[in-house]
Amino acid sequence: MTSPLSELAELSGQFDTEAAEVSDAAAWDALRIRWLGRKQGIVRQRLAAFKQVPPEERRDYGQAVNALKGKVEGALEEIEARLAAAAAPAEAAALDVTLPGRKPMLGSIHPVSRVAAEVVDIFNGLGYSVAEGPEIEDDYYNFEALNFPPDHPARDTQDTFFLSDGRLLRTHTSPVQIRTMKARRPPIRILCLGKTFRHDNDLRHSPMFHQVEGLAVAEGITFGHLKGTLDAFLKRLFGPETAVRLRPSYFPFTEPSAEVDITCTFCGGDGCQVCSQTGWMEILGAGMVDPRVLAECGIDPGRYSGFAFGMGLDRVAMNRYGIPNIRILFDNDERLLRQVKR
Ligand code: 2NM
Repeated sequence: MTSPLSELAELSGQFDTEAAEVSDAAAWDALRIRWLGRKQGIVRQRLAAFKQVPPEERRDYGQAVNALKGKVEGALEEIEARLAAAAAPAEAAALDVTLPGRKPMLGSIHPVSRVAAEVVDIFNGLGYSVAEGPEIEDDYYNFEALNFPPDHPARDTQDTFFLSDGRLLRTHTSPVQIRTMKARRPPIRILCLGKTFRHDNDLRHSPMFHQVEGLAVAEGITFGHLKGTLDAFLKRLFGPETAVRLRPSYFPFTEPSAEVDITCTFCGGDGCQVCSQTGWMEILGAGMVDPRVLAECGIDPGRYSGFAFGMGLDRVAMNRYGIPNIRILFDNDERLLRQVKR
């Protein structure tokens, strides 16, 4: 038989073991009730057992029970404080009102839209207004009125997106110019900008891309007006040191036609990798509106003449912001917008 006193010593050790395992508030509460509970608590039971202790041992026993009670109370207080301290930092962090707030994402203008706005601004200054038209066109406005022969490769499903009803996604913004010439009388000075679509998909081509086209029709318009206009435009867009040159070319809707180059924007004309050491970059196409196109639009080619030009906006944006792959423009990755904004 163990004596009531040695039993108390054992209980003290047992409490130490149980106390060491407490790691959360629930375990702490269970420990408190088990040892200090008012009815069944171990300390309370030991106190009640006082009467069964032989009288000569009662003094030592009473001291030992009180010591156990004091130890249990002290330890429970200590554990409670330790648990509270461990929980405090997390709560404080969650509610730290001194932390800087999260900045809302701000939008910015897409590189293509910025170039478009610049071009509009320049041509507004030259007396041009912006014309608009549908992105879904039919063969007549997209090809026939523009003097494309019936067997022209661009009319093929290889190059053009057709709808099931025979209509198509415009392959250039020229149909807007056709619609404008049919609706208005000269003098006409318009700019059309917008989405265009071709069956093409690689590093430099996207099935959807952006074009800007200009058109001037009036009495006495000459190739000199075209050259002067493009020279003024390209110097404003790329800088006053920019040189412009025209090379003969062919389009169904212009005669004569030209490819227009500017001095390379990277080397200034010295020759570099970007311009394949030529010092030049092709930037747009242009020409005098073919008399057949004017006539088709009800404009007398004997009295009026006009020039037109077309340029890809995406290429200009890629060139300006050093974007190597056209897809980056249309991925909707906001990192692009953050990088190009001033
Ligand atoms: C280009 C190049 C040359 C052009 C011609 C016309 C129209 F409708 F007046 F005939 N619109 N756009 C044109 C001329 C477009 O893009 C490279």
